[in-house]
Amino acid sequence: MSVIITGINGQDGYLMCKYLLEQTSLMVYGTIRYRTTESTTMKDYFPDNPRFNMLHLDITDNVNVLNVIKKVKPRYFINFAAQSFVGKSWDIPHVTWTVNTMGVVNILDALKNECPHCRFYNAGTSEEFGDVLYSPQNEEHPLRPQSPYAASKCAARHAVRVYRESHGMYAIQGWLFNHEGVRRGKDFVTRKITRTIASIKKKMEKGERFEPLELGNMNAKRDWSDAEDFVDGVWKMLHQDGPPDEYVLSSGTMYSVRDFLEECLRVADIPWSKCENDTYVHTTTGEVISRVNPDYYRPAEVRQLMGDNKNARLELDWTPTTEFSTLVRKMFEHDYL
Ligand code: F7E
Repeated sequence: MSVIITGINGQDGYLMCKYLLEQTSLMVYGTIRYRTTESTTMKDYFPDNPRFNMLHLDITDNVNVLNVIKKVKPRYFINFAAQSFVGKSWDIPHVTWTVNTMGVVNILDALKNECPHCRFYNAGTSEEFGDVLYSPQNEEHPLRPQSPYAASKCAARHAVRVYRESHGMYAIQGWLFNHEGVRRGKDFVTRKITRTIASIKKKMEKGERFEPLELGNMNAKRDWSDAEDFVDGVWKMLHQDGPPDEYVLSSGTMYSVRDFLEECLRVADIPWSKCENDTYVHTTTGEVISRVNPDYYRPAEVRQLMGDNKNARLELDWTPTTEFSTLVRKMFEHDYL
């Protein structure tokens, strides 16, 4: 039995491969897009595991998708390939829709024709709730997307539902709230903060000059979890008896970007004072550590997101294990060492 996991260059795809290699005896096919400039080989990922196979797959190419599915005949297909950076989706809306929506339609259609009993999971997101009507958000919350990214994921959600209901496929899309960790891309705000503060701390210790961290909307509030907790929830969603449901995975807590920065400064043991406009300075030297740069504001902002994970806890027996402060420490310490 085998599983295809797309997007293994990214945090979630990589962690899902690792989890399934450790927890199951499945053959794991991890996929990345072909790039002439990269010579990634199987060695880069799980060199010692004979059950890991790497394939090239571009989900926007329906011929490529069909051929890979014909070749592998997977029991499970987990799609983490995406244009996942919300902020960039206004600049590259066409790529965002093509990958996040049409890519999913390509997979669904190929599975319907070649592998109708394969269980399919597509990465859904709290961003689909967008301009929220109530907190915490549960599975019943309406879809109110605020960005091309979020709208593309809502469209994919409808595609998944239509294939499930029309063709009786086991095809689902959970709602994953923000999930972070040491493999998080460097442009996402949590990793940007831990990497930059770690670099500033090292420069301070050497007496070197440093550029301050620059951030956008400090008031945005998110429900941040450890990505390692989420792969287990995704796998549980793929093992329901009867017609499958789609679940919210979240920590059920909410912190602002400002809270994240201040927690990171505490962990880094950098003494700071806050001046006007969210400018943070070193208490003794007066050096600017962090300031706001409006270039990082988005054309539309999701002000706050907090997930209600009750159903996942009760019905999937899933539990998040890592608290906010532990997550910040884990990411900072990784970037500092
Ligand atoms: O932004 C604010 C920004 O880019 C979080 C993706 O995995 O989670 C992620 O989407 C918040 C936003 O993540 C900066 O405006 C302030 O309000 O880390 P982010 P995201 O947009 O929440 C969801 C669940 C996904 O599905 C996505 O794929 O932080 N913010 N200053 C900033 N954000 C960034 N990136 N950079 C800043 O300097």
